[in-house]
Amino acid sequence: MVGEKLHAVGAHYGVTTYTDYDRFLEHDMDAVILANYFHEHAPFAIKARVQEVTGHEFNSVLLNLYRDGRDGMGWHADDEPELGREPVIASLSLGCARLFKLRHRRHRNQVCTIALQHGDLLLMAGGTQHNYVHAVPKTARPMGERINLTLRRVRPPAGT
Ligand SMILES: O=C(O)CCC(=O)C(=O)O
Ligand SMILES: [Mn+2]
Repeated sequence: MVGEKLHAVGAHYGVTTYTDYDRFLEHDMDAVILANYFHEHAPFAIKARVQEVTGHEFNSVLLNLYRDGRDGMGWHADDEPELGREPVIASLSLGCARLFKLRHRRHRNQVCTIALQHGDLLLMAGGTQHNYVHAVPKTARPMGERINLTLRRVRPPAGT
């Protein structure tokens, strides 16, 4: 399934794709190597394209799989010290559309809801992590799989 989604994003972003990917996986030893090649390289191709589009450099990627509406992510901010004071985080959505919410930390009734669609790239920057928390709410509505990739820049701890 993840392979299918990476395949889909490959097509979306003009990355080289292998049309017989699934058939190869089942029947052909070479295909395993092909699949490994794809799994190893697709994230780098995505990273390169996201860097090109956003003008920001990233050195880390976090992948979340939401199997259906029962999977979600609670309110949080990506404000770990190793991300720096005003982190730039690029978030790429693949698969089923899900709601993404941003809520102001002090003005809690200030909530922004975005329906993130397949292929959407959301950029969080400036004071977003400092001032807001975000979440992907669980839902009882029938939902398919969704994969989210967040690209970040992690700084080495001081003194290393
Ligand atoms: O799935 C999403 O759109 C958000 C993921 C997220 O907030 C995270 O990985 O920190
Ligand atoms: Mn987050």
